[in-house]
Amino acid sequence: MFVVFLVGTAGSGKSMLAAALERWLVDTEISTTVVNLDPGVDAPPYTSDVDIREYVDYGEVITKFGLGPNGALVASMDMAISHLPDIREEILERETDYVIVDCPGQMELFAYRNSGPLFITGLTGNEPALSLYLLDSNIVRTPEGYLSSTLLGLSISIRFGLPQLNILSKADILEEEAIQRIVKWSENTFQLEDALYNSASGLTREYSQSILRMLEELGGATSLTPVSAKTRVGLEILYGHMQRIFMGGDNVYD
Ligand SMILES: Nc1nc2c(ncn2[C@@H]2O[C@H](COP(=O)(O)OP(=O)(O)O)[C@@H](O)[C@H]2O)c(=O)[nH]1
Ligand SMILES: [Mg+2]
Repeated sequence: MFVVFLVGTAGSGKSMLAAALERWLVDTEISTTVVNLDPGVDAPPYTSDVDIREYVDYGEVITKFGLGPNGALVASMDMAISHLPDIREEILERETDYVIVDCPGQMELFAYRNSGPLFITGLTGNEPALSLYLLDSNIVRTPEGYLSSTLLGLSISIRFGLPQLNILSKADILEEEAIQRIVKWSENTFQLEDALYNSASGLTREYSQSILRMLEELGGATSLTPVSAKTRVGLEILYGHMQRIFMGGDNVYD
């Protein structure tokens, strides 16, 4: 059983990618479980096999405790922790090859609270796991957007402690030329430095220098796979990358 967590900022395309990936895996005859971890979602674009909404009632948390949407999300996730063994049991019972975990819309409320890492360890146990970090094409089309999203991804990988693949989500909204430009930024910090030099303002330019050196030392840790949940472009390549991580142990970025 391989466990895949989908993480990214609100609206970056996690739920749509969960749906597209599930369809692709099932079409490829790989059995798959989809887990919805967002207590506040109305109608995810897939039929969830395991669902946190079965364990906590977000609407009730709002009315009962008089909380706003974010507070209620935090409280719901905290309450769900006590059900982690049941949720894991449900997942294990299905005995599928892949488990796709669609994380809550507001990543920051999940990732930077204690509940985030508890969910990661509670759901995976000793199974091999990785995270897919989505960088939204709408945001990373500019060099500043790319740099800030990449740094957030590094922060998430520190927080979760899982091997992580960076995904350029919604790639269908970009021209091929723009996709190539962004992928080059991920492969070669000098290209990114050039782009930042031409567009960033004073302070960002100053920060960028030392940040870029750090990214360079990290090497392939920031490499990027363009994917579209809409057209399914890139799913096969993404699957290859995931398999390599699951089969190949630690050396994930070769
Ligand atoms: N063009 C395009 N739009 C997408 C794609 N994936 C998601 N979206 C759009 O982005 C919005 C947010 O996607 P969603 O999966 O709900 O994001 P989440 O908050 O990260 O789960 C959706 O309403 C879609 O319209 C994609 O591959 N291509
Ligand atoms: Mg979602």
